[in-house]
Amino acid sequence: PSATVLGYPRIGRRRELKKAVEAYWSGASSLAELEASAEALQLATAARLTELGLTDEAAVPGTFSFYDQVLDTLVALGAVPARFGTLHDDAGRLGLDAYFTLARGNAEQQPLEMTKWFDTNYHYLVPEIGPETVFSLSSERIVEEFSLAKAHGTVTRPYLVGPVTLLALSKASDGAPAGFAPLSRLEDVLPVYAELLGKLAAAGAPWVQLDEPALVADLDLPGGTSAAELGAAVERAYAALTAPAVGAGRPAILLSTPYGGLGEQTAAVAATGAEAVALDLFKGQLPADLAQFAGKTVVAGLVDGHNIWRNDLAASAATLDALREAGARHGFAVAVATSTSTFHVPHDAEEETQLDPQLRSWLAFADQKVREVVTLAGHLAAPGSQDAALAESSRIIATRAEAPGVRRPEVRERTAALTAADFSRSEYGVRAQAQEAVLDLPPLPTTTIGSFPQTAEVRSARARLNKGAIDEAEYERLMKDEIARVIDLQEELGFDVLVHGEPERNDMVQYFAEHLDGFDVTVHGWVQSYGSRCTRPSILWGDVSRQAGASILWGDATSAAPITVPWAAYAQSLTEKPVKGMLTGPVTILAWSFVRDDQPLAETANQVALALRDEIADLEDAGIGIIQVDEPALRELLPLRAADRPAYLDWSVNAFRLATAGAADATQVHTHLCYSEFGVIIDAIDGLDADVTSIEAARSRMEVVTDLEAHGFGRGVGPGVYDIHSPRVPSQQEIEELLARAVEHVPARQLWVNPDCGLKTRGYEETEASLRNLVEAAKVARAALADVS
Ligand code: THG
Ligand code: ZN
Repeated sequence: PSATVLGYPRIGRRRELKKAVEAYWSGASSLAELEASAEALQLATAARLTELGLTDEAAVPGTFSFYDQVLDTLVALGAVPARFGTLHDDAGRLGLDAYFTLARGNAEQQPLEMTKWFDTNYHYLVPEIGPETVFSLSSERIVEEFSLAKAHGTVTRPYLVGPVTLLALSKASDGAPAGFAPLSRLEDVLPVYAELLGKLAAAGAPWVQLDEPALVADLDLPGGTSAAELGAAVERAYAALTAPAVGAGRPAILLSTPYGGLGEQTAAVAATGAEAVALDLFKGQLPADLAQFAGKTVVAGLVDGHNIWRNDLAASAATLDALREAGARHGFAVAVATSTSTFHVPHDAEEETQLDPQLRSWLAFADQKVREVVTLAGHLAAPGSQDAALAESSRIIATRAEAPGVRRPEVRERTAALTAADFSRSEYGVRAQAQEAVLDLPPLPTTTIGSFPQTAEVRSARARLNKGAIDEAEYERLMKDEIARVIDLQEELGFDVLVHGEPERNDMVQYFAEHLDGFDVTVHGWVQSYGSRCTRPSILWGDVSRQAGASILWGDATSAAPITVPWAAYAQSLTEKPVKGMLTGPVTILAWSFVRDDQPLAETANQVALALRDEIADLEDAGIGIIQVDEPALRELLPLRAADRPAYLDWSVNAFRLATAGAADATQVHTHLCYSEFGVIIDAIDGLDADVTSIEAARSRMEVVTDLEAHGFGRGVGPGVYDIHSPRVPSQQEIEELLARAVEHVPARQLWVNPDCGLKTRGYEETEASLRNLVEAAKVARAALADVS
């Protein structure tokens, strides 16, 4: 195909798939109904992509998935971890129920672990591979999906995660020997891939897409696999898969390498027998030596699949001109695509009719990106034929620089005037003394991460406010009732540092986006986060500051109104115990939004940081003595290439410090980080210079405390003792054991006792029981400390 996208959103324009899948899980619909919804969605997608101009054979990607593309591939290969026992049916097939069991677990088994897909906000399921794993073709769903579309007139291009990436992203199974590398099973998966490619060819598929993003990242691979070994694996894998001839034997192979440049793996990819190679030319550079692609099609990934900004079509056309000329010289063909799948962006910007039309004109969601690719392919085929569209694109992009709100002098003057002093607080020792003098906390103080369960009443109140069924005063009253309930509960349970519970927040990023200038939010802009779960990232398009004028509530019409202060102050008025002020940090606000691409992220992060710094000053003025600034996404934005990481960690850590360094010595600054891989970024966590850091640790049995010990982490730390990702209630004894382990590695005077994460997704019953056990366990641990000293 001359124009294509590497993938397309699969959740549906109105989240049809989410609804169908959740209805099936809840028992409200049958398997046949689920299959029917899925077929309708696949056919609607194929029709839509054809209508948008992907008319060449195999231009429409076959990227439907019921849950996750890694799981799809793993199930096709039959690689069920032994711990699940037999999930195959008598005919050796894995059906949809087996598939969902791997994704969601069952009474005996935890689901497959979930982790982030490259530097995106999507999470995939992690295969567990060991010497014992049996590979056998166990699902032909992707062949059936191809045949369905074909029967309705669209010849699609089926998608599989490639063998090297699949194994590189796997973890060693429970029983595997120490140091086992899943990639050592490459030779065993290749015959199954080859068999599946054979079936696709027999069904009439001219092309298949094998996705190998592992080649663009410096991964810390199990078994210590080096980059050279990864390249050698590519060579072996594609030698085996391309051995059968195109035609009866297999479809032509499009080897896609999204999310960055191939770097030192370029030669290995170019040397494969793949008929086409898709390069990410948005994040990555055009390879210097193009002659090595002779005989192939180079698919130029020029349109960003990852962010929502309109493509600079004139610049992309110039790259295509250079590629066309090099192709003529060296003997390769050229096609156009997105840099990555477009499932990281919503379906269609034209749905967002409530947005300012000028802002909307700057956006390209998945459907707009398809059109951009088609326009560029038109230019490639007939230079000059698309000049009007290229000029229009340049004109619209130019309007961004001039539009009101994009560059505001009062915001820019503040970031330009920053000095080193704005990024630093006093010595920790000085702060710790000042805090001790005012806070009067016991050893092993107890607290929670911030959110309490979001009840149906709270959600319904917000929905009614949005529909206009209740007014703001009534909403405020309902939220205050909820805050009072949450404060009472924490008093009764015996917590030392309380929270207001965040009932007023729909999402920890969107809530701030709705209250800051420079942001807008969408109505239909859902993006799959994992399985059936979606988020609606906000759009950060302009200079950021707290909104001038009236805040939504509380009727205050002063300039730069506080966002969180009234709720925190109300909660503090109900109790003698300290209530934490709760903010989302600058890096996380950026990571979970679509962020402007017209200036360095560091500048945008500093603007957000200054808005938060203003909020912290207002919280202090309102008598709030402990302020938590969450950065769960700090690890998430870490660049894929090791060489880019120091610069990222520098600006991201600095943005946090800028947000928090205005706090008085006596104000205790907390932070919270999710996800347990701390080894890689522990220096950065230390660099945040927070007085207290809470982190996820319960599921890994406190392993993080040995990292903290090895590093000599010197400030307050709360390794989570309650795994909130599961409805299970941890016993008091179990928490006592975790605390005993923590005390062995980290000085007791530094330790805090808290859950792993916010409680928003849990129910009240299990939360209350768990928190009761947590507080009682802390009391026992405290008494044990007193006995020792
Ligand atoms: N907020 C935002 N982004 C995030 C998270 C978040 N990205 C990473 C991580 N957390 C992803 N985890 C989740 C967990 C739950 C849901 C989505 C992402 C979820 N979504 C609801 C759904 O799909 O039904 C919709 C929520 C809503 O109505 O707003 O449950 O916390 N920004
Ligand atoms: Zn968390």
